[in-house]
Amino acid sequence: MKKVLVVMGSDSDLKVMEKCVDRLKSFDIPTEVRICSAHRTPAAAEQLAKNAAAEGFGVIIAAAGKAAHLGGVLAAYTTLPVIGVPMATSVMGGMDSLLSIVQMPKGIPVATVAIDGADNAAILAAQMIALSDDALAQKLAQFKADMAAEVTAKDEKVRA
Ligand code: RP5
Repeated sequence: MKKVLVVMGSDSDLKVMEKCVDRLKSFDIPTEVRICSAHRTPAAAEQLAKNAAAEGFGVIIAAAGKAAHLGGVLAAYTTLPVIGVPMATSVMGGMDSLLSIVQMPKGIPVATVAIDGADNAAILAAQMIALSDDALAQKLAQFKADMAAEVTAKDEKVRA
């Protein structure tokens, strides 16, 4: 199975991104977590992205805040799909991160989830890996069925 590379710009992003790592692990997807900054360690970011496909990764998840260019920089150096997770920030609440990630100029897309959308990033990455993994696709189908059952159970409870 292809692996998922989870990169974050700072260890201050770890608390939010733990949800992403936990979700990937719940699907038994091999995951590697790295801290790498597009502006503080740009050479390392370049190497990480350039080597990712050869190292067996199928998707990169990039979490960053403020002028959040990590996902865009990684995407510049690979043809792997990159999912950006905008981190909430103290000054603009994460709108700065969101717009920095989602407004990529044409040619270098970064698939963007919600502010602090760590869980959805993991699910989206799992869906991408599942394109070539039937067992994982089955796990995702079960995950959706379980979610639906939970909502139905709550509906039945309020109607009772
Ligand atoms: C970004 O700046 C990081 O991704 C983080 O979200 C934000 C703040 O980083 P620290 O100053 O806490 O290291 O690069």
